[in-house]
Amino acid sequence: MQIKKIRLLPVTLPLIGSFKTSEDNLNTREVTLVQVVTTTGLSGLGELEAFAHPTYTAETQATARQIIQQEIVPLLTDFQFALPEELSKHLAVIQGNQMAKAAVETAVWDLYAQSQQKSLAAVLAQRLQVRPRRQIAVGVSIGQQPSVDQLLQKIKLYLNQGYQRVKLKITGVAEIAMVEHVRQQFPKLNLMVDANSAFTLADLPALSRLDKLNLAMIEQPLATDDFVQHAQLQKQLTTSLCLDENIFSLADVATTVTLKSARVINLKLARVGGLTNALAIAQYCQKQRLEVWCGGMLETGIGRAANLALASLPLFTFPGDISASDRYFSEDVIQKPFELAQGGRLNVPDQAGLGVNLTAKYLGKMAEQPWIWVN
Ligand code: OSB
Ligand code: MG
Repeated sequence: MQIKKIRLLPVTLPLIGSFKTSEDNLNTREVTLVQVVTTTGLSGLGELEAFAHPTYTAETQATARQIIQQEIVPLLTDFQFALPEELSKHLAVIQGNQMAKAAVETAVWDLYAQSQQKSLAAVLAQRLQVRPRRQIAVGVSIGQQPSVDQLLQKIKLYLNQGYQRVKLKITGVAEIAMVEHVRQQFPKLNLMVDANSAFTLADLPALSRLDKLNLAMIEQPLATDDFVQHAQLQKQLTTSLCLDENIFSLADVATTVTLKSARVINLKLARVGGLTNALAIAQYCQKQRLEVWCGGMLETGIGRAANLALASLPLFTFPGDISASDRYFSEDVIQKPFELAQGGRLNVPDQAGLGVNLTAKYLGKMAEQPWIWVN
């Protein structure tokens, strides 16, 4: 395979409700859709997941688009490959910039799976010599709410819809009482919290209160670049810690294992540079008995399809942050938005490649973008 041309379509989708975390407060989701075409006419789609501002990771939409145009495209000139894994290895000469790499790599996995006339889920499963699941249980991640009543209302709404796990965003000590209240109201709920680095070790008393609530896990309590203090904290808590913002590579997961910084990994294919790296990390976690589950980045249908393919691998047992399209957007970019099936489950696309198609509107917008010529 050889890549002939690439085009980029920046899109801004209004979110149905604002998504407030300790790092950001989002009312819209800006992503860039990436189309990659090979010299033989295969075409694939990927989604650039960086946020507009460098609040969650260092990359932004603007920096990642620039890396694609000025660094990734030149590397693809004269580059021949048979498998997406070779592309991933080839792009590894670029330090960091995982989301820029993942956007292009996902499009290549899409067109590669299409060339095999298989769904992406089936192709990934083949790599691990397992069978993909056709449907998976999913959870919902709820941004910080203005009041406990509004939070309880939101939780009830999602539980009525069938979601099997709830993740609450907490932005500091003040919200611990809110989580205690939720636990009182829903004693059996599969409940967890995500602090997006809102705490320090000095908050141990507050974190110990969380420890009494029988939470599935506490995600990213401490600083984004810290492994040592997370290990110290994990030793003092019964509840498992889960790392998100720290994990950019397999080496970061190995650090987590060696230092015992956490017992769980939130795996986002975009944050680790794409599906090839995500597969390696998932396998490593399984070997090391580290729990791993599929996180989310408020993706449009394109990124969501890739997440579903990954999460369909049987080693992902914990319901991930992969909700139905209507939990995020009133209008998605794909023709058949993802709908929650019976029992809080999503169907894994079974058509060739990602298995989703852009709507006429977004196909038209993509067609208006200039080609970047690669070969
Ligand atoms: O920390 O997991 C996170 C969304 C944006 C940025 C960071 C995070 C999240 C989520 C996932 O919680 C939400 C989703 O995609 O459903
Ligand atoms: Mg998180």
